[in-house]
Amino acid sequence: MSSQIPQNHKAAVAEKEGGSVNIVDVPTAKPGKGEILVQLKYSGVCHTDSHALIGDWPAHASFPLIGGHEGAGTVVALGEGADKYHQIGDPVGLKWLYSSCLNCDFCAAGTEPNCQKAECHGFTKNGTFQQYAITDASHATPIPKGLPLDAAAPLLCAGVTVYKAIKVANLKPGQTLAISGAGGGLGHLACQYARAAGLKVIAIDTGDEKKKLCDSYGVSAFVDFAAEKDLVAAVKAASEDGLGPHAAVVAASGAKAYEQALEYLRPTGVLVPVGLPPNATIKMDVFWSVFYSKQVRPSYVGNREDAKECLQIADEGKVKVQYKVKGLSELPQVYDDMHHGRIAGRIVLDLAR
Ligand code: 8ID
Ligand code: ZN
Repeated sequence: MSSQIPQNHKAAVAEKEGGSVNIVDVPTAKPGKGEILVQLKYSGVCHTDSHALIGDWPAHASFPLIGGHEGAGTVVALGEGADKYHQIGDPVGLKWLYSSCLNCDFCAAGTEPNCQKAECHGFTKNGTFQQYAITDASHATPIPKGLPLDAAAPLLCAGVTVYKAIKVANLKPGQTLAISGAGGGLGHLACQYARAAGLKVIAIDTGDEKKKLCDSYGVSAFVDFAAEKDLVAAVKAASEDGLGPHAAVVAASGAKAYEQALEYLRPTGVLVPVGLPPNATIKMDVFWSVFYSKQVRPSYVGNREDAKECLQIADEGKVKVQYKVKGLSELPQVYDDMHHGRIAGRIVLDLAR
């Protein structure tokens, strides 16, 4: 490895599930076969990182853990065979998937997040809350050279996830999409990708700051889930013919949003579950599900191509991440703000401080 690569670097390490995060020095590893070493400059903080740390999902992360899966930096060392994918100095992004087998039916069909051998940054592998990270070269996403690394980082999970979810909804331009959690990290990008695809948007979230943000994307209506007494009626009323939106991308981290979405969708409407509140179920009455022919199509991050496309659209200036930069050491405060719903858009960590 080059002499400029330090032997140790700063990382945010959680020793155990439910524990705290400490900023410590960890050894910088050498990339193995098919791997690259990336000097990370920025990492977004996704609500998933908080779920992983708290341990409130039925799936549990491996500890001790360096969380994070929205990393942006440059390639500084190549393992054997990795030059097939990247060169030293290339700007790259680390997303949720660290690797997949690239050989099973799911990988072949482009549904690699469902690969049974998939490994995930900040969950089964150390992630992006550190200054240097090892990753599998095949899944690292090239970042367009015109896109600043801080503005690119949140696209690696929040961006690609909602970009894919909107594809799954499969709407035509002019149709209406409800976005629940519209002022959060995923949601504010969903508003923009949906608008860029020619969709009308009904944004659902709470508070003046998130309303202002959503309004700036040209949404047709903003429905405040905390202030509105009859949210279902309000969302239906905001749709053009009063029958409800054609689809709903639920990117909220609260369970109630799911029950409401199934109610406000119009007949044949499509619910795209994205947000992952713990202990949440989707209950559908069989009779009414057939009578109204509503569909549920869950969406899990996106594949390598989705990641490239979503960055490309941002590089063309059609989508802009709304973010504030904080230091790596401020991560515990960021989680606290996230739990209290105080973050409009995303927080990006500057890994140098
Ligand atoms: O691949 C996936 N499916 C995937 C990928 C990435 C993230 C899923 N996620 C999951 C996360 O694990 C998390 O559960 O999506 C959820 C949202 O992640 P996020 O955007 O990073 O979280 P956030 O920035 O905290 O935004 C959540 C928003 O939801 C609103 C909040 O006000 C916040 O703005 N919200 C809540 I909590 N309850 C709501 C409700 N009932 C609601 N908005 C509307 N209705
Ligand atoms: Zn994420």
